[in-house]
Amino acid sequence: MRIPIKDVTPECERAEVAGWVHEERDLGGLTFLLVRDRTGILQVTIPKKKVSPEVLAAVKEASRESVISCEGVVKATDKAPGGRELVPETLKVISRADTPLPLDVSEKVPAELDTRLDNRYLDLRKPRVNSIFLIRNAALRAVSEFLWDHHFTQVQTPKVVAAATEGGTELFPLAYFDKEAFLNQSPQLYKQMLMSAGFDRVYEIGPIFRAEEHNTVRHLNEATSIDIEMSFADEKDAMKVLEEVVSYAYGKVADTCSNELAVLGLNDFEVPTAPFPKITYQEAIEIASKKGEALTFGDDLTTAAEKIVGEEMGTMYFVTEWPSSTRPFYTMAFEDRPEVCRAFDMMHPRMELSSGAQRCHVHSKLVEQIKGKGLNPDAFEFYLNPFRYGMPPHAGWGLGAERLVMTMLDLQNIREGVLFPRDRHRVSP
Ligand code: ATP
Ligand code: AMO
Repeated sequence: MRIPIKDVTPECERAEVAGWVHEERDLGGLTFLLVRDRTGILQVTIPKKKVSPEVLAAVKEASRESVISCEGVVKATDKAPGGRELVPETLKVISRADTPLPLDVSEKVPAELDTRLDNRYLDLRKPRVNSIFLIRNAALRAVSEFLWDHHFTQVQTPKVVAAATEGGTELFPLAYFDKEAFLNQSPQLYKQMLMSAGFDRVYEIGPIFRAEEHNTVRHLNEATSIDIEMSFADEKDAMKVLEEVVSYAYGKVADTCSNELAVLGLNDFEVPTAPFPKITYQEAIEIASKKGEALTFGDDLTTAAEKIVGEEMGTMYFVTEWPSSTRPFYTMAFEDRPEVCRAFDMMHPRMELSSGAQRCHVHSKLVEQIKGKGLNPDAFEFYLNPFRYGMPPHAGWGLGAERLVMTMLDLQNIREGVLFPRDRHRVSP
């Protein structure tokens, strides 16, 4: 019976494994095949004089990255990875790989990111690349686990929608029969409507689509957003859930992904502890202005400002109390100073990870705010009606899953944390 490669130990007398030919070395009388599966790498040692002609013929056919299976005797040796090797009695080529390969999976020949993404199925076979997605899996599972434990209900909201939510980024229009429709930028309006529907606490991990014009290392056109919304809550409650869920996800990755972290060379992986420090927007622009990035009240934090403040903070932190003019129409302004609102961003020293706020839950004020942003309230009727028939105060946030993974693993480009990224120039594979 086939066993995972990680379970092949010197104590196994015999083993059967299957996987891809990672490397091949021919030393005359001896051939070594390194066989890789999702759990590790095993050296298969073939003493040419001692194995059957069938095994020899199969070894000859087994080009790099072919899928093979083999069965034989396991021996302890300190010359092979993992301190063991397998000497095959049978060896079969299940699916031969053509040569030359479009990409070197053993990473001896480096490749540009574009070449890697063009041949992503091969790129993902690299233990280093694969590890990113195992960690992403652990982190997102931890997020779900935490939110589940805190009584959030998982929901799925529509991705084909009729209205924009996030001013600033563009929409992708859609051919939808005879109606005007778009790909959703954020579950924002739907998660808020569910507060009126009495769900109390919801979360969604799903795709968001943004027609960002520029190619940057931290923007995608299709990203994954972790969204929450909670009733009878203010922005401080929402921030508490956010810092705790992020810290929990880091903790789970540290506990359960030590092998993957080691493959990525992240041996000093640090778990941020909640609560995270909080500074106001006003404090943030003062820090930035002192260090040469002059900003005045009402400016968005520029990339340069984010960098300066990030260096000063040196850890995850929140920026609170934003100018109302910089935030979307659904944000609640402070009663006594309406030019400032109950919004926050959660920042990693490298970039913004999340935005959130307490929302305006008063119908008449919300209508005014929509108008104030130059939008037509009629276009938001489906969203506004729930505010007329019993809407609790509520707050929430959206956290970019790829930015979480990118900053957690110190990836240089956000595309490295997406299986098949979508950007300005890439809709395939
Ligand atoms: P959000 O979705 O909240 O807008 P973000 O991280 O993209 O998240 P922004 O507030 O859009 O944050 O941008 C912060 C800064 O990043 C901007 O002031 C701008 O300098 C830069 N920036 C944002 N989007 C782009 C882009 N598409 N191309 C180049 N620079 C950008
Ligand atoms: P915002 O527009 O700030 O807020 O988005 C929330 C988070 O989603 C991630 N993100 C992206 N990641 C990669 N590529 C993109 N193009 C991209 N756009 C956004 C970022 C960002 O911080 N409705 C609000 C959230 C809320 O208030 O609940 C919203 O969408 O990590």
